[in-house]
Amino acid sequence: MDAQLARIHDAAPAVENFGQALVAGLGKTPKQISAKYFYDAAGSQLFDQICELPEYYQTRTETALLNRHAGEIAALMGPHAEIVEFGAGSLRKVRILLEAAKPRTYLPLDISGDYLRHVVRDLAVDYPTLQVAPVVADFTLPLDIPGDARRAGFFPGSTIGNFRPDAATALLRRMRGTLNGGGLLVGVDLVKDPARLHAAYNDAAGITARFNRNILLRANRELGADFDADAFIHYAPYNVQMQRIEMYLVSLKRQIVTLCGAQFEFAQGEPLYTEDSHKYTIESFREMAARAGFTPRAVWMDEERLFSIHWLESR
Ligand code: AVI
Repeated sequence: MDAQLARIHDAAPAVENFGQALVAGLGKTPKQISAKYFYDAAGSQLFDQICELPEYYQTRTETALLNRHAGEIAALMGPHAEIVEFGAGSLRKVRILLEAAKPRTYLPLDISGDYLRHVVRDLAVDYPTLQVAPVVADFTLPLDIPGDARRAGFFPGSTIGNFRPDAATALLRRMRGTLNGGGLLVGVDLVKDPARLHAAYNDAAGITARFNRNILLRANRELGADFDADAFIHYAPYNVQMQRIEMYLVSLKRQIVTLCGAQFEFAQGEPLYTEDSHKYTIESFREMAARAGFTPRAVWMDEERLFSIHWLESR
């Protein structure tokens, strides 16, 4: 292993348990489960496929913006930065920043230790002088990352949209606390033609439907649940009033599901609410960031105004 690759800091005890969360969520009305449980190994692979879909403009638009503005972003982060990425995933986008900003240290945070170990090893080979200090953590919960260096945060992909505005504000505030006075670079999907949004979450190849349904298969695999996953359909409308995509799995038949020793009845047509994906205007996002204690500075967008990247400074 590379000498620069620090030992993984395991904050895993703070990671919430899928079984407990699902049992609690199936007891609510409507039945619900947090979207963070999509990302087991199969779900992460399906999400990578979503990012390549023609309808899913978000990933390629954000990547193009990062490439186009890498120099300006690097200048804002400053020399020898310590970059912390919230929900690091495949580490593809951060490579653009690593090339441009040449940080001293990179702290990728991810909920999946196995995945993190795997991707971080490749990174250490490609950037031999970079200190990589991976942290296994659920960044939606309070974090305690050792060290008091000023940090540049990186939160791409519009993952902020998967939180309700109040929770998103609280999350941004907590992130600000881990930056020790540094700034945050955050990717935000924009309000646009509902048809365009609808297509992005209802792709012709049916990958998003598989991604959604995988949460049931994960429950069957990991928790010994007995969801009849084929009897659930993917339903993802855009709620224009709330400015968000809402994702559901709708049971086409009455079924009783057993998991963790408990039974839950789905009526015919009953939904399991699996995800919100909020969209913002430039102004509405900047207002939210200000409520979280940041001063919004630079913002970059593509010509079609599909996607935005914001640089927020800690006040
Ligand atoms: C990770 N997150 C920002 C994606 C989104 O667009 O809300 C997850 C996703 N769900 C369906 N497609 C993609």
